[in-house]
Amino acid sequence: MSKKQLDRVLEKYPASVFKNRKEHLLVKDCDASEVQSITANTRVVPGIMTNRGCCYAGCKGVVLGPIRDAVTIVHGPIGCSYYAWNTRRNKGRAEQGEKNFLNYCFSTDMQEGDIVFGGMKKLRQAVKEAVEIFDPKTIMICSTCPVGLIGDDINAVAVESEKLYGIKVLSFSCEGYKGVSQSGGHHIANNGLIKHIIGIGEKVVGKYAINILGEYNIGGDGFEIERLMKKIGYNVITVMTGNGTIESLKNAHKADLNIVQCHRSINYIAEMMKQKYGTDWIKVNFIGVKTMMKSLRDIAKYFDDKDLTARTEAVIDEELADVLPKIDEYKKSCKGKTAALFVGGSRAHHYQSLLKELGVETILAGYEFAHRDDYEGREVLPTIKTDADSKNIENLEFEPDAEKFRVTLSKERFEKLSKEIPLNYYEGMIKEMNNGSIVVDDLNHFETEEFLKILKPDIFCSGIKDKYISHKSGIFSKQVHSYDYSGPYAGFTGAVNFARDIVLGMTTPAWGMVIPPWKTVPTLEGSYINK
Ligand code: CFM
Repeated sequence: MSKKQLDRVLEKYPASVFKNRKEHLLVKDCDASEVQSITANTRVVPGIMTNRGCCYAGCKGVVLGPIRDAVTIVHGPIGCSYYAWNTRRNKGRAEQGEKNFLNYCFSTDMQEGDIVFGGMKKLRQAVKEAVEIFDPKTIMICSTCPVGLIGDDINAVAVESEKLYGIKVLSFSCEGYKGVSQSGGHHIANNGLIKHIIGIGEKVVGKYAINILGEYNIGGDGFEIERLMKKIGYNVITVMTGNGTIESLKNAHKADLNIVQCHRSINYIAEMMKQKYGTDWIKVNFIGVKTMMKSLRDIAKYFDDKDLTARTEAVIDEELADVLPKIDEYKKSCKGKTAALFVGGSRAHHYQSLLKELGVETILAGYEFAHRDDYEGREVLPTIKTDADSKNIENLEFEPDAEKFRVTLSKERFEKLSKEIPLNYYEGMIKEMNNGSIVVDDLNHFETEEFLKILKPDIFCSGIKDKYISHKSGIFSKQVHSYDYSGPYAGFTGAVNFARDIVLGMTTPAWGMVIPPWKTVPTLEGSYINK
């Protein structure tokens, strides 16, 4: 797409909105003398229909929600609870003797009277009931918007409940309006886990100990990743937080290395663990066959162990033998197709490699709530002047822990390795994209329709909120948040599942039978005729 075409979309906005949105959109131009930066993580212009979620969604729904052995009580009206109750398809499987609370929805169900007279009494009652009925070792309390507005002190309830019941009770003030979107909630959840959980475990861990960060087991992705890591011989201490447990999180500081899949939601813990415990982190991408291979090899390089490297190669060979013939078959139907991607804060990048392997070119990619480093790489961090989240969300800094801090790599080895693998670094999405492709932050309903009309991609990878705009336009949409009841899509076998699903979706004749809105005009009676 040319800059001119992009301007034609923007020119439809009133002047004030044009100025704002212009900073959130760019056409990648490798020949330009200056690289255009993108504005991200800022509040939405009022009146624009955004796809973003809220702070509570990021804290309870995303980071804390998948933890299966804790009861998470939502203090707020029932609607907030319903929409954070497993609708994200984060799966959990308890081991023998463990408890799994994922299928339950715990809420204080605040009513008008609680808003007027205060809801702490109800919250105390909810904690009491949860303890009596479910006997959990940990309770987490998450607040939604009205709690912050009326000033209920969830922290005080947590402190007194800990004493009263002798269990761990954590509180997260993640009211929906805090920060600009989900990403503020990620930060709040990260802060709570590092302050109260990580580092208190005493388990003895074996060789090749790792944590998997930013993997939420959507549609079973985490099961597939863990299967591969264990097959190679890694000792997975904890996953943050897909199919995760508080009990395993306590020992996270014992890991030799943190593996980071979703940078946006968990980079805070990765960085804080580096400061406090000296744990290095490495950015990986488990989506796609080639990227999966590269990620496994990069992790093996960190450990630099002959046996582990050999085992990594053996597992890769074994898995490839099974998946490559299937992928080759699906490639035939994907060749020459184009895709537009609009997802959260990391998948718009991660899925590009898999699509490319299949022969699908990404012509537009956008995030809902990512920060500039997710677009442009961590090197831009020092240049970000204002972080809209930092107004009301704490930014924690840690000193090295006197007993638990350790250095895994010598300075020389670290420097050498940093040149080969993404150690404590993420390059962001834009570098990997083709010249001329569009990058957009916080895409809205109007822009979605305009871009679909101009670009006519064969597939629009997005979520439930915009799926039907795309379908009404005759363009196949694949949800890459929830996978439309399918999955897993991660790892080698996941790549085959994804290829199968998009081939089935793109090749259905239904799309040719839909008349897109831009081909129709309204009649006086309110119905539409073909233009
Ligand atoms: Fe990370 Fe996620 Fe994502 Fe995210 Fe999300 Fe999600 Fe997402 Mo939906 S943690 S940023 S807040 S990869 S729920 S599992 S799919 S928007 S791109």
